[in-house]
This record gives sequence, C-alpha cells and structure tokens, in this order.
Amino acid sequence: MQQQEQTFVMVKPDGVLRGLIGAIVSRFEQKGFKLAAIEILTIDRALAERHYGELRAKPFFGELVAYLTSGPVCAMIWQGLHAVENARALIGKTNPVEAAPGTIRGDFAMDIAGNIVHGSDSAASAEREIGLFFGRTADDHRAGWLAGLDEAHG
Ligand code: IDP
Repeated sequence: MQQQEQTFVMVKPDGVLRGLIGAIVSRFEQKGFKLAAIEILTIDRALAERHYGELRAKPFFGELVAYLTSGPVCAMIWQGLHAVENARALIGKTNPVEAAPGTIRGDFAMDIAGNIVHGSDSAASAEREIGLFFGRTADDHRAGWLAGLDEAHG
C-alpha cells in the first residue's frame, strides 16, 4: 500500500470571517482527502511568529502576524496520498492574482495579503506545523476561544 501522508491546512481569519470554512472543507473532501483533525482557535502572536518564522526578515512580516492573529482560524490536518503536494495544488499560488481559477485562492481571494488559506510546503513543514497547532504546547498559544469568534463576528 502506498504511503499515506498528512498535511497542515489552515483557513486564515479572513476565510473564517467570510464563511468559507465549509467551501474549503468540501473541496478537500471532494478531492479525496480524509479529515484527521479540525479546530477553531484564535492564536497568539508567539504562535503566528513561530509558524511563519522563516519569513521573519520579510518586509511584510509584521502585517502577516497581525493578519493571522486578527481573528479565529480553522486549523486542520488532512490525510491522503501525496497530501502535501495535492493540498498545495488545490490551494493555488500564493498570490491570488496568479492562482488559477479552480483553485481555492484562484476562486475565493483577490490579494496576497488576504489569501484566505495556508497549506504546508513540505512534509517537514507539515510535521512541524501539526506539532505547533495540535501538539502538547498548542494550548499555551490560544489568544481566545469562543471569545475570539464573538469578536470577529460582531
Ligand atoms: P504560501 O502561503 O503560498 O506558502 P509564503 O511565501 O510561504 O506562501 O508566504 C506565506 C504567507 O505570507 C502568504 O500566504 C501570504 O499570506 C503572506 N505573504 C506572502 N507574500 C506577501 C506579500 O508580499 N505581502 C503580504 N503578505 C504576503
């Protein structure tokens, strides 16, 4: 049997606020992925900074951390064959301007600073990110729970 793989996918705050969790989950299910874990949480600055640690030197890093902590996110583990690569293909290019129609970013987003969804870029990143969001220390990084949802949805 071929090797099953897991990847980390996250609907970012703008995707949650726009009510796109269902549409995004549907696309992963239709493709053939199996949902292994799902959780709504509002993350703190420390976790956002660790998650995007390799982008720390980028000029948009501050904006990116503010974006990620601006409201609840939907963190998910999706499982299947070539899960990392299949998820990246489904999500589309980083900049929605370049993301093909039919991809999630191609169909639901307009701007790189609000591209609504994240997917791990390698098996190593997936393992690291799953650990960050679902591992033993994940609970230490909740900035809010349902309180975060209430705020974001007014
Ligand atoms: P990826 O999300 O497709 O893996 P990365 O290059 O790892 O792309 O960038 C991480 C995230 O940083 C992007 O999804 C996007 O939210 C944000 N980002 C990337 N480039 C820019 C930019 O030029 N301006 C603002 N945000 C950016």
